[in-house]
Amino acid sequence: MSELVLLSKDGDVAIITVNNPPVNALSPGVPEGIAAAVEEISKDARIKAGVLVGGGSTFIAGADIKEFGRVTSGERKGGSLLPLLAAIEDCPKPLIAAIHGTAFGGGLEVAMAFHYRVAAPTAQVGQPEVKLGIIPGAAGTQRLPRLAGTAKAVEMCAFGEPVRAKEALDHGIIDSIIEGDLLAGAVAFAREVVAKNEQPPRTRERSEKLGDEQTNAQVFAAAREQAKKTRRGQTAPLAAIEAVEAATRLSFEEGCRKEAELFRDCLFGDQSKALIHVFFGEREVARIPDIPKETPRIEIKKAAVIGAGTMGGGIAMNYANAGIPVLLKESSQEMLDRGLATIKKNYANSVKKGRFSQEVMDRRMALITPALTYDGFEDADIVTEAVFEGMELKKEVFAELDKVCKPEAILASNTSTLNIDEIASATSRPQQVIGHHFFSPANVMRLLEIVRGKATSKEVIASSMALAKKLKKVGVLVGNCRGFVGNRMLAPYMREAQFLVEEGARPEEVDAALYKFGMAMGPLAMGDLAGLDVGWRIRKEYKHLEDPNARHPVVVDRLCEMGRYGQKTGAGWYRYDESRKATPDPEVEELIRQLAAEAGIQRREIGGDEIIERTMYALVNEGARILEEGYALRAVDIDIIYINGYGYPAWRGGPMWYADTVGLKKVFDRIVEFHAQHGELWQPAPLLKLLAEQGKTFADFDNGNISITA
Ligand code: 3H9
Repeated sequence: MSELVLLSKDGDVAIITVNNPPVNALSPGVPEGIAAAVEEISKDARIKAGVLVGGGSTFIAGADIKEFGRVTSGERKGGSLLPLLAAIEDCPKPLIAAIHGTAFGGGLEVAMAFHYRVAAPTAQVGQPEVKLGIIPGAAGTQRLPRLAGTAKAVEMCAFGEPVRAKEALDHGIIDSIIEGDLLAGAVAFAREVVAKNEQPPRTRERSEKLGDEQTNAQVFAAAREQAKKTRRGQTAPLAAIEAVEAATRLSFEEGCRKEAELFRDCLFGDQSKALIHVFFGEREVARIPDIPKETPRIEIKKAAVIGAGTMGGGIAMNYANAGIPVLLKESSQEMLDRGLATIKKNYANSVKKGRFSQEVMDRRMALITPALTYDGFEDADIVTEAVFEGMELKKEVFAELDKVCKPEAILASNTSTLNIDEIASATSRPQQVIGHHFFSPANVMRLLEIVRGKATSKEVIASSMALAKKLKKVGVLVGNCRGFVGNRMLAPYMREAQFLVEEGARPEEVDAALYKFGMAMGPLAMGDLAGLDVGWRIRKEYKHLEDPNARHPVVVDRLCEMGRYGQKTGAGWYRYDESRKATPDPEVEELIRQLAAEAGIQRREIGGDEIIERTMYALVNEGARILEEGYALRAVDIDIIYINGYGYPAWRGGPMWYADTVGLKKVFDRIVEFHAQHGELWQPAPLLKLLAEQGKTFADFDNGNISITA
């Protein structure tokens, strides 16, 4: 055997152990090792059965995702696992897969070729390939429906969510749950099977669960509908459905051929490259060059939040959800009551939808302690300030915190734009001050921008990154510039959306083009949802920083002056009915025409392509500047921010990855044209120019294949 796969014996039962940390992926050498072990088991007359286990914390978590890039780039030829799986299934001696941790993707596909599967109660099994833009490629779409039935297989293959051991047992995916020592239980299971002296069952030969044509037709139609709605724009979920459908119509071998064809199409498509970039990106953002893994962390045993408004309430829920007791402070009983009532309503909604039980809700509510004073703040390990967005108020709060909090407490501000260093200057301990920019709704959105001030200590940063993980967020470290990364880029994006409207595109055309591109919602509809008054207030606060000679959107401030703040006032860019359904408003159309005419703007027909280029390249150009100035560590950090905080389609990989796929030369050339047509706001970012001229990408920049000084 190899180092990666070990074969040992427990009497007459052979034990195959996969040892490929951290997740026992099927990297080169692992399938070969399993094949050799199975051959050995077949040959050795003293062995009566075999058990496969994963060494360390998990069973096989799937194919080695890093290998996919090597295959698509032509560096390595992709091999099929099907011959190995057939050899496993054809072994004359019973083989048992013993699952703990996760049997995902190729891991589950290997397990399904085994004659039996047993699992620890905490184990999970799944076919999450669609999350990487591919489909199961080792007969998962063919064996799973034979084990679990068509409906369950479609659900698991098309939507990628794993199931726990109990559910897997109920659906026939595993044969037994083993309490206690998994390996000992699996060996005992193997001996029971040997004692029965039966022909080991082969999943591929089963068909009784494949269902009838009529029921299957309904299952597939419903799955396609759901995929179109919940996986809008993605190709893999539809391909996965097609592959499972093939299992119900074709022989096993033909079904496997169909699956291989669809798998290949997905693997070589842009979406899988983008989603694999996102998979590794979400892990990459945790790596901060000057903060080693061993950096000491402040343990968060108790938290406090100031402000029980929408953001503060959502942040408090995050702590409670993670089991951390949290004080929630407001300045009046009335506001506190209102904040708590909203939290309760949100939790009750989740209970109603079956997301968790009433008991869980009660436990979470009990972790939130309402407060009107700073009593109890003295032993909080972290305080998150979420008061109204204004520098003076924030400084007052931080000066107060400086007096009441213990020296090692983390003092975090949920500001979305303000200068962290200035906030920190209100305290005597700027090293403890950091930005924790949550996104609304804070209990739902995954992004946490962690803003590093010039004095923020490494310990506070490392603790914040660890906290993000504990709160089930993706923490991305950013520098302290105006708007940080996400909102700084949002400004030119929103600006272009508005310029397009002034130049002749209707608001609904701009929104429709970006929705079609894959954004969760169009920029103008998003403005209405967030409240147009928020930006209005910020623009007033920063007016002194604006270039008076630059072009500014002329419509939005007028909408605010008219009291059209968006959804909350029933009108903004659109008009809203009781159910908050948007309809285009002729009054707004007229206002746009009038203000555009007053500003001397020529109106014209604007197509969808220009809408995408103007808005997307505005994001990219600002992103390039942010990178160059060092406010984001890597281009991928920007991508992860946009996907998790701004509804950017993950299957496009984020704005910087998208620009790479378009080609930076093309993006740059267009920006040069926009610069000539629309003026200084389109000044190309020097980094973009450099990369475009050298035929490089943002990915090259991340990989260190280029330096700014080159
Ligand atoms: C597939 O199987 C296709 C098949 O149909 C076969 C076709 C032929 N490969 O997430 P973590 C790394 S597609 C390579 O932080 P956790 C990860 O990058 C695959 N590397 O830990 C990280 O590295 P680092 C289907 C992988 O405990 C480290 O392991 N399978 C892989 O929070 C720890 O990961 C999947 O999609 C991999 N497959 O979560 C499963 N998986 O430390 C994807 C992980 O350097 N993986 N790494 O940053 C997961 O869902 C989670 O990683 C898992 C562990 C739940 C397993």
